Amino acid sequence: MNDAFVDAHLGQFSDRSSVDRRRFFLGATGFTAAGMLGAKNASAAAQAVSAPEQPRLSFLHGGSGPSRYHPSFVKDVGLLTDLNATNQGGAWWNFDTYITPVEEFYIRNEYPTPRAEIDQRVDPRFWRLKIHGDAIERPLELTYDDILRMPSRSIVSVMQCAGNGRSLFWEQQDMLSSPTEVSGNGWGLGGVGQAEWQYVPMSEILGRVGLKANAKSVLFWSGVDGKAPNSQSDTGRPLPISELIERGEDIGLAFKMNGMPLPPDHGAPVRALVPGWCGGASTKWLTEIKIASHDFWVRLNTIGHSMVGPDYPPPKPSSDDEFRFVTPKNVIGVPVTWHTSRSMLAIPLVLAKQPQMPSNYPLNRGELPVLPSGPQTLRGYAWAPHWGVKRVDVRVNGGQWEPARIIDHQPNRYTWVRFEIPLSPLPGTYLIETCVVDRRGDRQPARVPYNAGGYDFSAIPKFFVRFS
Ligand SMILES: Nc1nc2c(c(=O)[nH]1)N[C@H]1C(S)=C(S)[C@@H](COP(=O)(O)O)O[C@H]1N2
Ligand SMILES: [Mo]
Repeated sequence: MNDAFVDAHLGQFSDRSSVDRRRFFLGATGFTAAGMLGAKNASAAAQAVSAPEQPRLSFLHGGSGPSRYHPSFVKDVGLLTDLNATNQGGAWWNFDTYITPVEEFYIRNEYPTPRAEIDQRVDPRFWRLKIHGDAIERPLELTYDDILRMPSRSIVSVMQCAGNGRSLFWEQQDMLSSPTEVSGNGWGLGGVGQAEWQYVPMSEILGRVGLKANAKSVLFWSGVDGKAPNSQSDTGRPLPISELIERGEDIGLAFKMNGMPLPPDHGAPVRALVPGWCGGASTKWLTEIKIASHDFWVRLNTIGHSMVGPDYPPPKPSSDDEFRFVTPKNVIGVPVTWHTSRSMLAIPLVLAKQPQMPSNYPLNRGELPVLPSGPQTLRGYAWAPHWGVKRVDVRVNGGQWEPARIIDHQPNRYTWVRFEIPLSPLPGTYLIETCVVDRRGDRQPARVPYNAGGYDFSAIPKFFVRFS
């Protein structure tokens, strides 16, 4: 591991090359202390910086946190990392449940959450969903009661922002300045959660409207959330019609989250649900579905949520495509679609380089998390929505990859599984890496190519931790 980042945290390469790497799983004798990665070197990278602006989130005491209300959101965001005015990340180091409770579920908004008491378009009594376009036989308008009366299904699936893990472009790949400068929300690994969604499947909707043979794309559109209440907005996202045809039972109109009516911050009264794809496809506060014989270009598949960089030649829009709030010039990259496979430990990341720290992060800039040494079980999460999870491998200090113990079944390929690694470390600083192997046998890569928006960081994450 000839890696400057690793060196910075774990000390001199010469120290590490002499390390006697032993198996770290219980049953083996655990770590040896001798010559192990001196904690004194590691702390060189860990200077405490400025005082936090607001009470810190807890680390090691899952579930506790100061109440925090924010004018951009409806729910109490006290358990979330405060990224900026419209984005709140999950405190993934405190995650231990299979289903993420709503209070712990990240919020990714372009604008403040629309409120029913201010904007009738999201009041269930007045909400309307308009389904139209030149590729259906019968346009349809649905009320919230219509949605409740239609056949519905429920599915457990991960919701993840395309920018989840962006921090690791900075921390692990040094992509801080031109020509490989990455910008966007510093989620750490908090741009992800798993919920049980109840939804009317799109197959049901397609059956009612009658799909024509010329259908090419579907646009899920909100148009509700904007700079000011009741103003016009540019939020929505298209999918190729093939997705709806192949996954008409899985993609749908979600009206419940974890058994409760969909909360305002998560798209009430009804949002699109596109499991497996980046969260940006799951349009919240849905009001319009357009099914057309042409493609659509909007902010979230052009200037936003597109992979922009030398490895990603942009598609060429056609002259009869539909552009909403963007122009052909804005088609600058490859739109993010399916999530690639990911894994993470429930440990906070060392954030040393990212431009902006969440104001209530539990660690200072560059600080290592500290756990007690001795026998314990670390937990983590892994997901591989395209193929499903086959295995999760873990390694410590660059040693052998060892399979972790997976503790959940996957009811469908879109869910995450929790895994556990029993270990008994002696005091010292350690690097722990996690790698999911999907059912096709593909592993997470060591590095991912640059893209300017820092989307889809699917490389093996590095977790540094000091056991005291
Ligand atoms: N109308 C609307 N829908 C939206 C967004 C938005 O800003 N406005 N953000 C999208 C993005 S980028 C993500 S990752 C998910 C986040 O869903 P959540 O806030 O329920 O976690 O919602 C998507 N749907
Ligand atoms: Mo997102």
